[in-house]
Amino acid sequence: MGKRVFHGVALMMLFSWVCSVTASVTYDHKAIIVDGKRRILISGSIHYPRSTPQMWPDLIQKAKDGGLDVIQTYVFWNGHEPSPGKYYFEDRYDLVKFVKLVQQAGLYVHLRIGPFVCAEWNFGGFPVWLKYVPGIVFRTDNEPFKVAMQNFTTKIVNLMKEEKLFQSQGGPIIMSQIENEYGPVEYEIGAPGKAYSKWAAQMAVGLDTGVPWIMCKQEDAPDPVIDTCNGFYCEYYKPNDYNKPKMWTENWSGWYTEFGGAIPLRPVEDMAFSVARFIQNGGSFVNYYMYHGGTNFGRTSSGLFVTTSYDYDAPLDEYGLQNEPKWGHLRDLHKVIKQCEHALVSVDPKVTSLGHNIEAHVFSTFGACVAFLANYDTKSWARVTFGNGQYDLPPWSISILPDCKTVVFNTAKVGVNSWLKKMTPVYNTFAWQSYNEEPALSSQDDPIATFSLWEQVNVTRDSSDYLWYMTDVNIDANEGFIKNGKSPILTVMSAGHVLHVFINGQLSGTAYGRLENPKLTFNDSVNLRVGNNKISLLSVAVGLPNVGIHYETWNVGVLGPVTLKGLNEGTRDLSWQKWSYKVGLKGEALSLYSISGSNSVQWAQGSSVAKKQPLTWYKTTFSAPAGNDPLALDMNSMGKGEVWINGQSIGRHWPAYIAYDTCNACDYAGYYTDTKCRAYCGTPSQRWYHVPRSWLNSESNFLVVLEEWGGDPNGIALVKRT
Ligand SMILES: *[C@@H]1O[C@H](CO)[C@@H](O)[C@H](O)[C@H]1NC(C)=O
Ligand SMILES: *[C@@H]1O[C@H](CO)[C@@H](O)[C@H](O)[C@H]1NC(C)=O
Ligand SMILES: *[C@@H]1O[C@H](CO)[C@@H](O)[C@H](O)[C@H]1NC(C)=O
Ligand SMILES: CC(=O)N[C@H]1CO[C@H](CO)[C@@H](O)[C@@H]1O
Repeated sequence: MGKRVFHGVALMMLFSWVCSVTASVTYDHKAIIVDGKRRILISGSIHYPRSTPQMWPDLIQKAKDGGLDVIQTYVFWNGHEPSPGKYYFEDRYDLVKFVKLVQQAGLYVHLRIGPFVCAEWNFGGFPVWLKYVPGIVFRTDNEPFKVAMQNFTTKIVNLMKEEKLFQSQGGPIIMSQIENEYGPVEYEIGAPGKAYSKWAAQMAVGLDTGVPWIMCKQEDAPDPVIDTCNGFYCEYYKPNDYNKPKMWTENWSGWYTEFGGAIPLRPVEDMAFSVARFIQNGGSFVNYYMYHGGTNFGRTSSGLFVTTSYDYDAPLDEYGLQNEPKWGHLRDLHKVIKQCEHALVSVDPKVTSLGHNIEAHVFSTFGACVAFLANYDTKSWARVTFGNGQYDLPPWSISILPDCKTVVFNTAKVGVNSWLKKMTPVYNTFAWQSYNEEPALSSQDDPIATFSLWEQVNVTRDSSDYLWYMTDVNIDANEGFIKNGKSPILTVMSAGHVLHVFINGQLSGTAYGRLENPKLTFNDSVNLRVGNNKISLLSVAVGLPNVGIHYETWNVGVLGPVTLKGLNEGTRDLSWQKWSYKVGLKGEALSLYSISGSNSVQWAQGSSVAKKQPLTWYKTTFSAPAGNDPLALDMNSMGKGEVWINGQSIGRHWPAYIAYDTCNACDYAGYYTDTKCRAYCGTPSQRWYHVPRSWLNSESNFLVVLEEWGGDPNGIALVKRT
């Protein structure tokens, strides 16, 4: 073994002498090899469209200061190709700029092209138009899909090549990823899945980037593609070939928040423990998913109720501030791992049991010796004898001894103080104006009408969250309920996600689903009058699904049945009568969120400003507060809708959705799951909405709020995060 290593070193020296200009990335059993050197690489996910280009340099610097070597990002197809063949790489989607900034900071990039990304991102990153390509079936051995996937993947690889961004060209990209967590899908669909993943791997390798490709959660990833692990823990993961390194591409630093859910938090003691445990078992690449989660601006968050905030309890918070003690404790861990790098990449660990639930992992090579002492017990401390010393280990913790003698770090002993973060109001006296939008009503000349209920995205193509389903109901003067006062019951079955029912222009009620079950049923008595009644159902999508088998076939909207109960005839089925459709709200069509658009309607002012009214648009202007503290809007007094600043959407608000979970005291010890440590039960899942500094002018910033179901704008405040 010693001899082989020596040989290898001599060969590598020769190699780097001969090819000192041509960089290279390869791998072996131990690690990724960059420029002839095996590396322990600490990586963190930062998704470029989830922050602004103005925030990128600071986020990347803080990642570097936190001990990261690599920034990992997905590539967001639907952001880059909004319509077929029309590409967009500007502003938050300026991928080249992002990669170059990482390079300038001296870090590497792991580019996860996918192009399926999941990521709690609208439609998993796929453009919605793709769903309507004839004959398409997503993520399987399907020709139209493969053509489109290859086209986009090639586009991105060529763009990176043109800019010389692969490490083989002197750039920062040391690895790419094709597909994403496909293993479970393949398992489920069998042969066509297997053919597809093989094709995807070959297609990717054929693009000749000069750097390795990985496939995560894909145990049969064909050579030379490396299969990698995603999860809260990955210590027992074994790649499918001895000559591939053990890599952890998604180590969940926390979890996302859903509207209606509480905030998941992951204790840093457990995070540090899971990383140390992975490294002591021979792992050489760890990625924090997320290192900075950021914000789902606009309508980019995925269906199934993912909040606008994608904070993820990551080491850097949504606003780009350190989340302490998480950031600092992990920085300290990275420092000691780096101190041990030489031994860690040189040999496999020798594992010895030091008692029940206690182990030593020792990496010993050429005079260097590194030890990890682990106590897996979730309750008790352990006193262990190792070498000539005695060591006390807290429950569920690992001590790292870079010289096999002195403990430099223990995962459960946090030497960093937490930061108390405050949201301090800056203004709460906006001069609001309001515009009340009339609910859409069916009419003879509606352009889209049919005798059935249509799936929502089929009609909207996701150009808006909103689709009106409109129909007429005739009530005879002889109906019994007119006399006995027992109003009929309207029942509407919808595939999701939110439904506002308007009867003759009045909001009659609202129903909504939740993450586990986006379907909803509206089932309530309605006020109908003799003669013609206008039923207008406003169906609202909260993003499109990002996960699941054949998830592209999942439906949104009112699919029926729609029935009216309590009439003389009994129950009237409205599902097959004439329905007309209207895509989007009137205010969207008029661009009320822009200054020019807003001038097209009359706004109420002063005491006549609407309060607690559905379908209301509010506007105001404000000056940017001095300083650099991050800003947010406190939307606590509002219901649900969307907010724009200077014409750009900061995302959907839904503070009226109160976290229904149970929150328990959180013990860091023991296996973490995303439901283990939830906080802020009984409060809005998301109260504060990030306002990027760079979107503001010094004065006259134009703020527009669309409120769907009623709120009081006088409660809205601009706050700074300190
Ligand atoms: C790939 O995209 C380009 C647009 O950039 C288009 O012209 C071409 O037809 C596409 N090729 C395939 C095979 O879809
Ligand atoms: C989708 O829309 C088309 C018309 O554009 C219609 O023929 C079809 O039935 C719709 N499909 C569904 C599932 O709603
Ligand atoms: C609607 O509510 C009534 C009671 O008001 C109940 O009997 C019925 O089962 C409900 N229907 C659905 C579909 O939930
Ligand atoms: C996206 C994904 O794979 N999520 C999984 C992460 O791990 C948890 C718990 O191990 C699973 O419940 C999720 O499905």
